Amino acid sequence: MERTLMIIKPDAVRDGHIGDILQRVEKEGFQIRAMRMLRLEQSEAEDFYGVHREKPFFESLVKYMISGKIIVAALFRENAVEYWRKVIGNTNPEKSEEGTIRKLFGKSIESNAVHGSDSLTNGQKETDFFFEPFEYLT
Ligand code: IDP
Ligand code: MG
Repeated sequence: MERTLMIIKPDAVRDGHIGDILQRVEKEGFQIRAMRMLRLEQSEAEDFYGVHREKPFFESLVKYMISGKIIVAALFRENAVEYWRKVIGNTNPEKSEEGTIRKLFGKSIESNAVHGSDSLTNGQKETDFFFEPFEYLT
């Protein structure tokens, strides 16, 4: 089955939305096979968002992502990558459709509550970034 990486980002954790978001994950038919709460080190956040290293928002993004604890989870479902992107909505909460997680809980294009992998390859790569094989439970 296909996998995607979800992150509940620092703003959503601070705002008390872990429960709301996990409830939505389950309601949308995802299996949570691995999950952890952690705080990223700066170097880890820089690695994870490495593709954005040259973007003007990179430094601010890294600062935001290390500003508090996060939840990371490997979500499994048919069509997991594309489906989760649909559930979370546009990167910019203002442009997200009604009912999407970013529309509901995101505060800005940076503090947008959740992450979702953007391709099959990245779904694998990003779950591998956080989880060892033994951490997956079915
Ligand atoms: P995505 O999370 O929807 O895939 P990306 O373009 O991959 O969006 O950007 C990664 C993250 O960087 C976003 O989720 C958001 O937190 C932040 N970000 C993206 N674009 C901007 C921007 O223009 N200004 C500030 N932060 C941004
Ligand atoms: Mg992305």
